[in-house]
Amino acid sequence: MPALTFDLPDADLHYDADFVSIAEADRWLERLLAETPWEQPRVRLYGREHPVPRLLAWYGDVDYRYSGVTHRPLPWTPLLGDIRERVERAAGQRFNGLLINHYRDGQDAMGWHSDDETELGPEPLIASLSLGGARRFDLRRKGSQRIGHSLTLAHGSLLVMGGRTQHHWQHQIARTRKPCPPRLNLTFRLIHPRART
Ligand SMILES: O=C(O)CCC(=O)C(=O)O
Ligand SMILES: [Mn+2]
Repeated sequence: MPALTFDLPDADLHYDADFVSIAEADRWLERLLAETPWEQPRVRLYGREHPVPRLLAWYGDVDYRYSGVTHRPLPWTPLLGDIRERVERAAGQRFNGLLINHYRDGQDAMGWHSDDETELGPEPLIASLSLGGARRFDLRRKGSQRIGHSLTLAHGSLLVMGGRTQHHWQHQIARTRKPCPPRLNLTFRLIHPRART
């Protein structure tokens, strides 16, 4: 299937369902599940501490504040270095940070948010590689409660979000009661260290 773009106002999204072959996606999934030192940080929400409802790992060249938590980066592994190169070629941009989210089952999720931290710059380009169980990715305009668009992120797919998308839109991975095999999502980001405080 050729890459898709979506006709959403003030959003710039490209989705390639077949970014890598199923065989390669299977290999990456198996190795990353086994090799990654997963963490489940606790975040403060409305004055109470909760574990985030998924596991994660932060790789890269600089610290990154995300969901109110500063993540010390792990060093790039040879496998993640190779994957980064492939993603950089497709996205046409270099990346110096990678957040891997591990959704163990349908109860693991990520709430509504935009990737709009200052250190990502005004028009961040974010490349998101999905491996494992397909999950629904919802988008809504900031200020709206209504889902404006949903797409299913398939095993081996790449979603690239750019332009003013993070400025105008939020996204989420909602919990689901449907049985759902483990899923990894790798979001590659370019952190501008000079913009950091
Ligand atoms: O799991 C996904 O597809 C989305 C992850 C995400 O939005 C993020 O890491 O900021
Ligand atoms: Mn995000």
